[in-house]
Amino acid sequence: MTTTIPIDGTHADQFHRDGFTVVPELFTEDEIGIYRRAAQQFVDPRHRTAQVGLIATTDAWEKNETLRELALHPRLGAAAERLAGRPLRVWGGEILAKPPHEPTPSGLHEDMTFSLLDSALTFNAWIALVDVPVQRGAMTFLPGSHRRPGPERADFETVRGDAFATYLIDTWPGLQWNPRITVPVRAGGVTFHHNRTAHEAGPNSTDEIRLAFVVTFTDAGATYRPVPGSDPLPMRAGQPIDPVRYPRVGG
Ligand SMILES: O=C(O)CCC(=O)C(=O)O
Repeated sequence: MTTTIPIDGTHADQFHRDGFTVVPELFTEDEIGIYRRAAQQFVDPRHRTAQVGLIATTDAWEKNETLRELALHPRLGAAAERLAGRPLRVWGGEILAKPPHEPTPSGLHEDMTFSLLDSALTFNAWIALVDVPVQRGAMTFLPGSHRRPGPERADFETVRGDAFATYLIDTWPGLQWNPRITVPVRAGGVTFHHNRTAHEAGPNSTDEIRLAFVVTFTDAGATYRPVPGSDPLPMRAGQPIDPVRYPRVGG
């Protein structure tokens, strides 16, 4: 196993300044092949979400041994902690697949509004399990958007149903003038984005499925914070998240 962590100060600076960064080749071809096959076997096309054209799993990292290994991978965790500059926990790991010729983009949004956490820092590592050129549904980020003024989160009532398509610009109108950076990634590369960073992903106009695995990291002291209409976990608001279910990186 390669133990080098290809992260330097420029990645951390970009992560804090722009709210995202990209690390090509965090996983080798051989490694990513193992995780890709596990994801191909696990993903279930019946779980397509019409709103964003994605097939998304629920708790894949807890249900599949190989995908759990990826979520808890020491090199990924070390890279995440180096970017964050603080101790972290793993909060989840899910497959996000976009079927071939899926015309629906994953619309512009940020993740904090939907987050069940109160934390100093929560962010996603989006791992490309296949090559993801722009036309296969690559991620686009609005650099610096995590530092925007205005409400910390959108009003949850405004993000339901059709309103999801416009809530981001409706809530933070200044973001419509923010530059957008689209990031094609080869298999084994990883994009990291802060949960306040506005982002989207395009449609998949290719003949191949776009397979990604997203690991969510949160600071070690995060507490549970249900959102209106969504209180799915056996915890009280304000309670530290379960240290066994959500293990410390490197723990
Ligand atoms: O994979 C996608 O299409 C969207 C992913 C996303 O929004 C995220 O990782 O926060």
